[in-house]
Amino acid sequence: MKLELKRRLPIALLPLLLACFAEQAIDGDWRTEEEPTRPPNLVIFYVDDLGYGDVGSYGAIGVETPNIDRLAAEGLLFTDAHSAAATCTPSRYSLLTGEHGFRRSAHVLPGDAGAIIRPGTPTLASMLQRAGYKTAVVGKWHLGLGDGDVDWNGEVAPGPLDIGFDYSFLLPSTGDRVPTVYLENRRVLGLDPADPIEVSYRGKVGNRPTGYESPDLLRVAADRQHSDTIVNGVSRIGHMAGGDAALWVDEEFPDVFTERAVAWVREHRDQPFFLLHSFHDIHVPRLPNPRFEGRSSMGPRGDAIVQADWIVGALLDELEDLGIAENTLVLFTSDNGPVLNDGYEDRAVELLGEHRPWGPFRGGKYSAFEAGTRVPTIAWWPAGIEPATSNALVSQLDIYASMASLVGVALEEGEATDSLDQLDAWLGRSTSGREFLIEESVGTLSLRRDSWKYIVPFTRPNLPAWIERKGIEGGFDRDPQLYDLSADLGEQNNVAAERPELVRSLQSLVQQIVESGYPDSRRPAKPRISSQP
Ligand code: NG6
Ligand code: CA
Repeated sequence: MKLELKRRLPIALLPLLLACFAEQAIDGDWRTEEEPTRPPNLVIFYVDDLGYGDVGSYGAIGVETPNIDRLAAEGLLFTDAHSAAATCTPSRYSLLTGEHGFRRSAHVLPGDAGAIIRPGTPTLASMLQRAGYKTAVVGKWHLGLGDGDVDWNGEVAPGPLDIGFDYSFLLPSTGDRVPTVYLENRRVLGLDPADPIEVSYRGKVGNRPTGYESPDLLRVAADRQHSDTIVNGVSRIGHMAGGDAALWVDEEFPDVFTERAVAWVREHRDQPFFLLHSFHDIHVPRLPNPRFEGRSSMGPRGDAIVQADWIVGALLDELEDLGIAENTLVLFTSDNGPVLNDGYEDRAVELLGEHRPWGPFRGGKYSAFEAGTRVPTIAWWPAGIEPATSNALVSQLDIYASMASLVGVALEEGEATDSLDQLDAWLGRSTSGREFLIEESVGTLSLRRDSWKYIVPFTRPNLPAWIERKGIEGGFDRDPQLYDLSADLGEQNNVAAERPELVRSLQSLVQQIVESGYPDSRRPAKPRISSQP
């Protein structure tokens, strides 16, 4: 666990800076003080399915990511940072609630699922509202909307506005699921009431062609699950009728989402804000804008990485033009590990070359092995973080309590119960992070304790072979698995049989965390700066 400082301000100045915030807390009004006059804005770039090795500064080959690399060069690059889960919905659930997805049985949701974060549940966004922040989410949601069986033609609620966001502009589920429309706040954008939307995950509705009936109409071939309604020449999961005028065009995503994010940031430049900039990229279907075509050597998957990098750069430029970049904390990360073939034949496997999306780790999206949740993660805050590399074990689960600590919000009983105040690790002030971390994956849990990785035996009747058919090693085994990551980063050598005592104690720790939470997790947040204007 070593923190290598690269350059810039001596880290010793940081306590001084935070003490300065704390003084303002005592004075009670950070808006009237001299610089720094307010807590930092928070921007989370939440990329979809981006693997540890998919970014230039993490060793990517065949694709360049200059904007993300700039964040890495000027900020804190983590080598052991984790999404809460190896799939999207539970990861996003955990990021926003500070609670493991398995506590609410969060799993990949269909596009007509009801909201799984119910109104009244405290979230990262509502906690920051308590601290005086304006809040927005732009991009992929995939946490469900409404109460199930959503009527897309009226007001869609509950949704982000009911759990702490002041503004939302959403891709409601995933790019490969209907409805293929944008939802702005509670309404489908551009919907003609004379052409209502109907969505079904049970059988065909309406007259739009499907991939299985009319494969000749497809721009990209798909597997059976992705062969329902065709929209924009691409078949999706689920059926959809109506809503012609409101249909999205996948190639426009980077511009549409950037435009909304930039406009919202401009509007809120004068107050602390939190923007969750949640990307469709680099999830399937991968249809980057034509201006990014051929910009990598890896076809659509690599070009989608170039596009994601452009989106990052566009918002950074805006923060700079507005003169607010210095006091903006940017967290760049991914919701789960990488996948090549996730249902569409876009040649991600064939064109991979020497590139290793999973970096030095084993597995990928869905998997219990490290690449399932160990994702590229960078914290950048010119006024508060020095350039460095950190090997601390950190989790997206902890962004909630760590931000609460930074802005001085005391968490209530029952709020963000799995989220630990790891602010020092997130800001590079401490080289050590979590002692324990549960990683969720399809069908099982793993536990990290220091460099030990324990994978709980799989107990369901059928091993999910479909994951391995995608070319991903799922890490499923009916026997315990124990890996010593200090000697075996690639999880090749299962030492469970040699360490039965350790296996027993890690298994009982998993059980304890599942049943009653992390040991010592209820440390009260220590205010670092004032929260109330
Ligand atoms: C899976 C889909 C996959 C992807 C994933 C969600 C099939 C066979 N596969 O069920 O294509 O959409 O769900 O990805 O349907 S995630 O990143 O949002 O978790
Ligand atoms: Ca994902």
